[in-house]
Amino acid sequence: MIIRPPADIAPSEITPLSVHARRRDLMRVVGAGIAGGLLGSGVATAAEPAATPLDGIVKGRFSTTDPQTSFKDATNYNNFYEFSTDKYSPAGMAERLRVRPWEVVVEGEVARPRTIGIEELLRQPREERIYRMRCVEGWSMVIPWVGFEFSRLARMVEPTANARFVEFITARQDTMPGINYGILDWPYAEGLRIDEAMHPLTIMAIGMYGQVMPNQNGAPIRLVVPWKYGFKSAKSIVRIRFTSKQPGTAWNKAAANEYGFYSNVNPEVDHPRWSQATERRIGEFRKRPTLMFNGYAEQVASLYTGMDLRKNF
Ligand SMILES: Nc1nc2c(c(=O)[nH]1)N[C@H]1C(S)=C(S)[C@@H](COP(=O)(O)O)O[C@H]1N2
Ligand SMILES: [Mo]
Repeated sequence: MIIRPPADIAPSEITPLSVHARRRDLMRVVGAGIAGGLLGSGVATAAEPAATPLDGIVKGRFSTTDPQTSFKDATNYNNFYEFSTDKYSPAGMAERLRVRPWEVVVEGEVARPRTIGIEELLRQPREERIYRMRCVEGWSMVIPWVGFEFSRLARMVEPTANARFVEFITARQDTMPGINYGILDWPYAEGLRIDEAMHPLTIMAIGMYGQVMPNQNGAPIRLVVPWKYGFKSAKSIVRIRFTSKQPGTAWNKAAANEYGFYSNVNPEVDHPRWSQATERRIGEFRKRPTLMFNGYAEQVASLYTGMDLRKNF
């Protein structure tokens, strides 16, 4: 996002993924046809990533009825800078991510700090939340997440009265070539104000599309905050710290004039280098107007009463 060419593509230059995907499929079909001597009617189809279904999912609140992004697009067009700044690469590269054993350390301003094994987190009630997601770069998706409210995790450790913020720290592994580049101050870290974290829209996601979280989408557990730009939704979380002071965040440290602490989706406050008024829904061609708080104003606007959202961007 602060990288200039080739990673920094203006939103207007973004080709909808479906076009790329179809082009790739076409090439595969053509390739298979040549290799197979154009025999028979067999048409090669793109292999779906390995997928493991999750059972016991119930429908949760706040789901949008907007059409869902295809599973293929959601798992092949990703921002996961620990692997690559290219959006098509994490799908393959993140296969190397080691997702077991996995623990999440929960510490700081809490009465009962705990190290929670991923197995226990996977046993929490599983809700499907179909959320609109909006990347700061100008594209958006609609993703059926599976997870539980962050407030449930907070109750497991009992935050103290001093807990005013929550810091989310993500994995740093030798499987990640991207961390050898000084793009960000690794490990990737994000932060929320405590009332934002405790809002029922904020979830810890363990899956999507009814399946275990694909590595490239932040396995085995990630944050999802649908009214903020996508970079707030940190992937592959290993540490959660309740703090009394506002934590630093990866993108704010990298470019404070471009990425603020709040990073609420706001069509009226442009990024210094591009407009945020519209977005391209992956899979669609026409741009859509971007909605205040990504369409969740009814739920979250009251969190920001009296704040100047131009200053607190
Ligand atoms: N650890 C980590 N988390 C991350 C990122 C990242 O590079 N590393 N990218 C962010 C950005 S910019 C976006 S838009 C979303 C993308 O999530 P998705 O690939 O599941 O759509 O993840 C966010 N979380
Ligand atoms: Mo993003």
